[in-house]
Amino acid sequence: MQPYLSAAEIKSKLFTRNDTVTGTLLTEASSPSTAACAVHCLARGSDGCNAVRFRELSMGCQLIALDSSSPTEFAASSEWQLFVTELRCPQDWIRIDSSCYYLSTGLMTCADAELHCEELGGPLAAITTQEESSSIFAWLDNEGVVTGLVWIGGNDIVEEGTWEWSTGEEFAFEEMSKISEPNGSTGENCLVIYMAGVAWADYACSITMSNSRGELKTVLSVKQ
Ligand SMILES: [Ca+2]
Ligand SMILES: [Ca+2]
Repeated sequence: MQPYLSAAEIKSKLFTRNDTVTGTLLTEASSPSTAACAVHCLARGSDGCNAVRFRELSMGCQLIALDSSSPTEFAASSEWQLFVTELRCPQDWIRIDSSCYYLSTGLMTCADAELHCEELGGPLAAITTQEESSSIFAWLDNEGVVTGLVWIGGNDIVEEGTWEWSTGEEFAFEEMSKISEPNGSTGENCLVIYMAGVAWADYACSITMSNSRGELKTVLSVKQ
């Protein structure tokens, strides 16, 4: 995971008022305003802050991780204001469940695609469930990427055959075996979505990817 929070991520999140939530108190800090308190929450990045409670009188800012199984309840009151973050994707991005995705154009190697994504504010997509994968296939198909190859953020560079996501997320799910992939051994260490096979495939990382329209399509995701 990137340690910083990109401008795209900040812009993509919106805090909305709420009455009561259950969750865990991550930390309590001092903030001059609700906005500053919200930025504190966003700056925590991947540790799960998705709600804040702010008390103007004492400039108290509580950062909260929502958790429906937690016994701790946080409520709004005459003194405390409670806000919950809601993911709002930037223009030209698509929201699927709790993530934003962007389909990039241009000719790039896998490493260039990863850099390009970081510049736009997120990693190459890590796809971790069947539902997410199916949604992405449907979306790409809808975008007209019918026979193309699309870089995603997986590789087996460190150890042949051991696939990892560049985000550090667990490689819990794969879409390769149904088309006899991966088949490239040490010559193919990066992952693509192979639209014609509705599957993933290993591919040479240094290839400059192009799809049927002569453009690279890079799936970029930012997860909440
Ligand atoms: Ca390989
Ligand atoms: Ca292959």
